[in-house]
Amino acid sequence: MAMKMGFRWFGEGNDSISLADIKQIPGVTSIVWSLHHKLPGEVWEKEEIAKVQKQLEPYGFDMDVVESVNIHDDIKTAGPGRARYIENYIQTIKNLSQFGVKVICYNFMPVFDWTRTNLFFPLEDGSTAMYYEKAMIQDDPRQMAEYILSKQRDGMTFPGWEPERMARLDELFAAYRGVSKEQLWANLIYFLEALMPVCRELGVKMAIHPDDPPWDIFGLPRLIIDEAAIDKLLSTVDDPHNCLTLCSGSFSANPKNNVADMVRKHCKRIAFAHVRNVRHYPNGDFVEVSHRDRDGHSGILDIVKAYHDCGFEGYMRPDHGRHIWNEKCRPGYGLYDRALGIMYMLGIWDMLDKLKQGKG
Ligand code: CS2
Ligand code: MN
Repeated sequence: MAMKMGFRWFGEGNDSISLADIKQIPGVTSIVWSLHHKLPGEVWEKEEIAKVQKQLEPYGFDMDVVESVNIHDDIKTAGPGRARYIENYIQTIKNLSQFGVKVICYNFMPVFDWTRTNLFFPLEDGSTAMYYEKAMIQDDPRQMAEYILSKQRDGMTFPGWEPERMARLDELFAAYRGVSKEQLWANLIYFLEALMPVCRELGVKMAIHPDDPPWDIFGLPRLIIDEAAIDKLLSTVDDPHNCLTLCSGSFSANPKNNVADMVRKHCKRIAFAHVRNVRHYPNGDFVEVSHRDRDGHSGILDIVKAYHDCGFEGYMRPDHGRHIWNEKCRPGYGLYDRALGIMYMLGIWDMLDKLKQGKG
């Protein structure tokens, strides 16, 4: 077993990038996929999964990793539909496992998925990247939602910011009003404990993605924000199928988080590695930069080395990239910069392999 390199693809007709393009990036074996038309809570049917399998087959890509199967708000808030939606989730796991899926990435963020204030912030080299201006995320989530929706072009949706959900923003906020951080934790643990028996039986790993950014926003509690939270999650549901999607960019948006330390500490419980580099500003703002170590502050060299040193056997993918060479693409998910990121990561990895062999 060895580390496997993946590439996130939003599906036929939902991505500017083709599988043929991805095939030409050296080293990619896994397509990180999802059924993006499904709403949280719906069962993913076998026929729908089979369609994706058919698309990947000619290229020889595996479909081992899904990102994401999103969680219904009733599961997060312990709402009236919780039991039914957990049942649906379990059915989806069963269906996915029949197609060889091994890792399910998900997140437990209330209302919003990742949050940025500028999707096309100009960098000094002429490219653009996603930017987070701390002062702008104050109290008006509606303004934020409108901005994000205005950027959804050509029917391409941003996961977590589906227009159907954003139209119900007031309702969603109301549902979370009485949910404290402790209750949200309890609801996450309840959900995972309900899933673990089927995960054990089928060999499927649930891999939680951290909250992005890793702090409370709009008065909503956020859980997976630092090392203490990871420790709590992994020790409370202490099962090898309760795993992490360790997103270096999400965690390192808080300069206090040391992602390489997290890798060293929890290597065996990381099913999926997201590698993203961010640069901090003294006022707390941050921007996503190239994967090159010195372009940002995430510590990419240390992180990749930590994975290599610990014998990481999971899946890895470049996370958000910049928009370069005038590419028209989904914010953060262009072909070019993510391909550069892969070559950088594999460059480090291959050299570490060589050095290790030389010693042996
Ligand atoms: C993001 C997320 O950092 C990331 O990978 O683009 O949208 C991520 O896919 C979800 O939070 C996972 O559930
Ligand atoms: Mn990520």
